[in-house]
Amino acid sequence: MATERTLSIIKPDATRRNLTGKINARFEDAGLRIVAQKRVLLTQAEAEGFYAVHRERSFFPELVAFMTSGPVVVQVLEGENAVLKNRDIMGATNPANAAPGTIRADFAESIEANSVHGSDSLENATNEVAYFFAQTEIVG
Ligand code: RTP
Ligand code: MG
Repeated sequence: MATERTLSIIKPDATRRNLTGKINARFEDAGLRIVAQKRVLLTQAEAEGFYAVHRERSFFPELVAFMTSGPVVVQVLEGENAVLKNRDIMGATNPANAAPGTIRADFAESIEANSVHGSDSLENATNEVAYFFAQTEIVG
């Protein structure tokens, strides 16, 4: 298996409840290394650009409003099979469907306020990491 990097975002519902450390522990306990991390307030343009793939969806305006409603922690996770491994740790988009022990099952408030984002493919991971981080900000 190859070492990969994936983009993770700890969303505003989780930063509001001071869950950053608990969520990071899930990543580290699973063998993923946090090789870049910053706490930021996304601008409307940044959130719209990041979720551009969803711009025709009915939930897009709400999603952008939610993602700009408070601080987020954007981070790069590195490890074996990191993209899929992170998706497994996160659990299903809707917490009602998320497997027990996943971040979303344990922490998410709703299908929208679902605590974390994780890239869904290696190709998207590469693009999403570059959307938020310069190469010099990632220290493996
Ligand atoms: P993410 O991109 O945040 O990691 O989540 P995901 O792949 O599991 O879900 P995706 O289909 O990409 O949706 C992106 C985010 O949009 C919000 N959402 N709201 N109200 C709704 O029906 C709905 N559906 C999705 C969620 O915050 C989801 O994570
Ligand atoms: Mg997604």
